[in-house]
Amino acid sequence: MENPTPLGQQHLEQIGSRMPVPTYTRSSDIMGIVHIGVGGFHRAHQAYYLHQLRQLGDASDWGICGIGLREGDQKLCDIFKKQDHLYTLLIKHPNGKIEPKVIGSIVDFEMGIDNPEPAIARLADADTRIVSLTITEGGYNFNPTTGEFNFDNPNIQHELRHPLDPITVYGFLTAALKRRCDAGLPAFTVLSCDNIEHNGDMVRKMLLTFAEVQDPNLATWIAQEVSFPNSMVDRITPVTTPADIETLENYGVQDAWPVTCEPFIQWVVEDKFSTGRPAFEKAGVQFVTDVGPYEKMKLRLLNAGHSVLGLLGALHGHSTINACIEDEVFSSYLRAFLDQEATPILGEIVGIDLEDYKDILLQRFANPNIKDSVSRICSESSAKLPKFLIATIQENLACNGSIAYATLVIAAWCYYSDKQINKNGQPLEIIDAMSTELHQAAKQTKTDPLAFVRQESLFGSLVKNERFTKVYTEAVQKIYRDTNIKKYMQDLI
Ligand code: CS2
Repeated sequence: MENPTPLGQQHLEQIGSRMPVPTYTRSSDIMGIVHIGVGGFHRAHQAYYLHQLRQLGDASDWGICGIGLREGDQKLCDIFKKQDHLYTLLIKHPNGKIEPKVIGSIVDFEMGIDNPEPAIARLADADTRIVSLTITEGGYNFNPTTGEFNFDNPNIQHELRHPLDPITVYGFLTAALKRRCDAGLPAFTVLSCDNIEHNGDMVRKMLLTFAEVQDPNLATWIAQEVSFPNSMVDRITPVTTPADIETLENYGVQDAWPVTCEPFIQWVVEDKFSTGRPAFEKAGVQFVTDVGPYEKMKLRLLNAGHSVLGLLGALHGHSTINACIEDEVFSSYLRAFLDQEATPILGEIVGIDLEDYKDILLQRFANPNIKDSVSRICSESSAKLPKFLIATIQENLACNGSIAYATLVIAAWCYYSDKQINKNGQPLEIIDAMSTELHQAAKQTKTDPLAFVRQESLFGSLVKNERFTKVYTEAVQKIYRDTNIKKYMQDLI
């Protein structure tokens, strides 16, 4: 295909002959939602839901303004400027079909670094009714074991001293809420869309703890006025590759940063929006009074399942999640973990057949077009595993349940963090905010087999549990003797 058409508002009609494009009016006067952390996931999930709603002719008074708080967001900001904040979503079906769509629900973007004022102003604007977040598990700034706010973070210290020069989400939210409170404006709803159990309650607790120290009167106002719905979000969204950009060019469209995802999508949200919300239910969002059981189910089955395949797969030498599922030992191991360790602690979830959920999960992981990399899954394991997997081990220890499958994964994580190679000697990179600590702890394993699990901020008091230490020591010693991880997996199934 010669000369693909650059994505932009003025080319939408032309592009519309090749793929669906927004049919609604897009304007930066129409906002309502400010979203912090516009990664691939937000663009495949919440922004997609709003787009679908607007395509139906609904939610005409809602649009999204993105905010970037990390240096890395500058790239998206620049691309968005060139493309009028439009992007393409490539929905990849298991049968090979690719469904491209141009998404138009994001209408503006502000960077919050260097000059935080435009971002604060946007958050404080009377039109902003919802501030949603995908800032990753690590962005919530809590100690994974105690669940307490981490005041040692130098960025937090900085913004406590300089409330007008915020850096983290807490500094920005309090700066904006203070302005709204002083101006007599209503507060906005803070909607967390990250993979954390009770994510709304968590961000509420963290924000109030921070505000209490910064400005106790503001903290009281926030406690009374801001609502924090919990929500469970789900859609597998791999990292965009150069091949995806090329695929799109074959459709005649040039987009510097498209997003790819699976067809499956789910969003379960508590209906607590103090200042209104789009009628998301018309686009398939489920509103419930208690999202707890759904969150737990998703984190302990899907996200934990990903980590099981990711860490064991990395050590074995698989590079994608679907390659893991194609490997009979890996898929049987995953199913055994889900059935014997994760499911028993979930109890019954009203309206959900867990057997069906797991069958569908395995099919989703098997989607050969998604090619979700194990490196994406293994990244930031220190923020993920305490919630996804370690909690399951702890709960199984408490009720005398099986821990063997999950413990082998922790042992694999230790070896990975220490040696940074797979069983074939190929390098594995640790992409993790705690990479140095993980490596330091893991490398003492030879002299102290429990060194890795002594990291209290990740494992709590697990190291004091004899049943756990016995299973873990055996597993880690085996892996250090011979990295043939598949053999040990086979022994357990
Ligand atoms: C993954 C999630 O990062 C991870 O480890 O498990 O990103 C997962 O793909 C999403 O939560 C799916 O909704």
